Amino acid sequence: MSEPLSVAIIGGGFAGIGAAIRLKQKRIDCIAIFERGREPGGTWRDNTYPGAACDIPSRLYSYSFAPNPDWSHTYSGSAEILQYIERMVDDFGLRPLFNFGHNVSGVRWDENASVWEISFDGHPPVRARAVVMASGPLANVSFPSIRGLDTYEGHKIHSARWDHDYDFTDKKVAVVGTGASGVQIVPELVKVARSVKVYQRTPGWALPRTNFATRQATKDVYRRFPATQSLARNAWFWGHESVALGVVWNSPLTRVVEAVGKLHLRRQVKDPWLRRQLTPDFRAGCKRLLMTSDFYPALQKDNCTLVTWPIARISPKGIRTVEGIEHQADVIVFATGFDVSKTGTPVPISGRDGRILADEWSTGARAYKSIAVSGYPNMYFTFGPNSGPGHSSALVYMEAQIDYLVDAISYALARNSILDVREDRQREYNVDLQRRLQKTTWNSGCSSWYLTEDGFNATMFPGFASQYVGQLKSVDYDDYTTSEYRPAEQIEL
Ligand code: N01
Repeated sequence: MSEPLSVAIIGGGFAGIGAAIRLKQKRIDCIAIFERGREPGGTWRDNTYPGAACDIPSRLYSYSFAPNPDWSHTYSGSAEILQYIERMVDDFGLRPLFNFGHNVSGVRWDENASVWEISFDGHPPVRARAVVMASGPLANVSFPSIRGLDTYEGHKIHSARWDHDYDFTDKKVAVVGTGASGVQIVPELVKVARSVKVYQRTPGWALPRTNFATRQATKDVYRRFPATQSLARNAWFWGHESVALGVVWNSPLTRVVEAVGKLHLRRQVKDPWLRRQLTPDFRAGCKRLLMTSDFYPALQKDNCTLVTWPIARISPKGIRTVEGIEHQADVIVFATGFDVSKTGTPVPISGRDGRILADEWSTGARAYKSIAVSGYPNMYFTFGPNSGPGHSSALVYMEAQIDYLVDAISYALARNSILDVREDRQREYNVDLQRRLQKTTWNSGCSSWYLTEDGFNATMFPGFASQYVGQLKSVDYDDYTTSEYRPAEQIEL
């Protein structure tokens, strides 16, 4: 049997690419990235809807080990972010590591051989001494379970699987959902469609998003003096840390965030009725803040209507709301988010002693520091349980995870050992985490994708980004049990 891979990375988006770069920089050979798509890029390859952009400043929404002096704006659009990702793949020589079209069907720990066995649809299995699960929390789209959805005779499009062949010109469009994706799509659709009806179930808190073009002189400074890029990144980092005080916990500063949101609404919407429809009834931060300066103006265009009556059903010709009106639509855009129920376990993962991760996580996902799970040795998660930032860049959290897992993997490979996080440490960590989560805004009563139907929060980290990064600064090997790596052929039967 051929030698196992040193590391198998599952997922070729931001996290998988970052992990591969750092592993290569540690001179770890024999790495492979398994990607179900045909291109790298993950969420930024998939989310190409009109208006798709990042609402975190690009300097913070990028890796510190791959700075980009050329960001065109404060906030980048999805095409520019995808270019950045593709450039990393080429600059760091990652193309040969990619195995595209590899949809993982299962990951199983083989105790006898001390390796993970990874199976695929339509490809032979591979073995690896360590696995990085980098499949992303927002990889699987969610269509709402609205009655009659299958009976609709028009065109259906999900925001994260945009149909670029569909021509919206002069069409009657319905948009369901007004979360981060919906508020970016609507301003673009009103420019081309005959009419746009926006179906809002819950109005969200929106803050202004002012996007400046980066001047060439600034780019030149960044290029000539790379330290200035770190300074700019740090400035954004600490700026966002201060925002945490207003949105992670219910505090007097939450009122300040809400006052900014109300002022933004008052400035942009003059009609009192419309303003009332758009005023949230939950604490700012409980759902993700919306960063937009063009959603409210788009709603007030002559060809746009906000529909706040709940949807009763979808009919063959459009959408019927509860007061009995049937709104005809040529196309329905579902900006209804993602199925996060399988986050971390998009495929069956079985660990030591026949443990099945999906079963263990059926009452809520739990991991040690979001990254390792007891009974699943030499396996690390990016964007695992409770690693979501409510106020900062996902990339900051991802970079901390990557540096931690790369250290742990290189330690294990160099010593021929298997690291398995201790169950007691994992339990203590999660008891403390859930206690802290009770005091956060996310648990203050609204419903969001951050919480399970039972109200369990397996998504967010209850603290500052600096605390999250700090807890992953170095690996404490006392947190792990260590056993010897014994390839099958060395074991005497
Ligand atoms: O999805 P969402 P999203 N009937 O789940 C509504 C990231 N992101 O794709 O609030 C009617 O937030 C639902 O209503 P309600 C970011 O992490 C980042 O917009 O549940 N409506 C809501 O309005 C974000 O958090 C960027 O009452 C229904 C919407 O659909 C995550 O992606 C940009 C419904 C879903 O909102 C998800 O955002 C875009 C129903 N049956 C996205 N079911 C950046 O800029 C659902 N809805 C980085």
